[in-house]
Amino acid sequence: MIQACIFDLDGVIVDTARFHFLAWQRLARELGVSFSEKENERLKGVSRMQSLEIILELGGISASDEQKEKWATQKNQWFVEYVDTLLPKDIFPGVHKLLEDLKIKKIKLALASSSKNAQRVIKLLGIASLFDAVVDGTMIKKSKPDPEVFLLAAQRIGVDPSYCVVFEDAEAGVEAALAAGMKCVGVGQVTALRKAHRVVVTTGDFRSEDLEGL
Ligand code: B16
Ligand code: MG
Repeated sequence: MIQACIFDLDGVIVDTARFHFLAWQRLARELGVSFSEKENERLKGVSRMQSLEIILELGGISASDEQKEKWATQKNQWFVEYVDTLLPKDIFPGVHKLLEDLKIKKIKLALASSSKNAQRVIKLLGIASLFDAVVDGTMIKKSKPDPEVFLLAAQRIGVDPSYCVVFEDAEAGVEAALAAGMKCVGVGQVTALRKAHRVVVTTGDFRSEDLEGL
């Protein structure tokens, strides 16, 4: 019996995954690295610095830690510029209703994102108060596929991992959810989500009644 739903943020609640891609692509262009949507799949759910490492690896570039910090900071500045255009209407269709329906059913709600900007994003969307706990990239040591972010979220809401379901759009996130001993709903169309217990094209396609079939 599911008692809690844990939501990833980027790509599950709002299309900030697009902003991450645009900001990384802008940096990759400056570095002369070819970077498309295909390569971007590897960056989803992983930390900012790990994402930069993947881009540098793609371009065969080595750099000092100081230089890497500068590039990561630059990417984040661009990302935050895009994020600050977000409005409550930018939540993916059906997500607000799903969160409210789950609350009516007394299901605990948590947000578990690798992003250090997660609090900023949910405030802009006007949904911060809907969550019983928010765990973000500032609170964890290991990012997905490590289960830390989900286990911490379960701990904060006081629900055993086996009664939690995670909504995830990234392969690394699905792996993290399964490693945490949780159920997982994959969001998107990529075959990489196949390991999830159920896959929906968008989060809004999931109904609160569907929890019973998991
Ligand atoms: P930031 P999620 C993740 O968020 C993104 O999927 C990933 O692409 C990004 O690199 C990571 O957050 C860190 O984000 O640079 O804002 O700290 O999908 O776990 O909500
Ligand atoms: Mg995501």
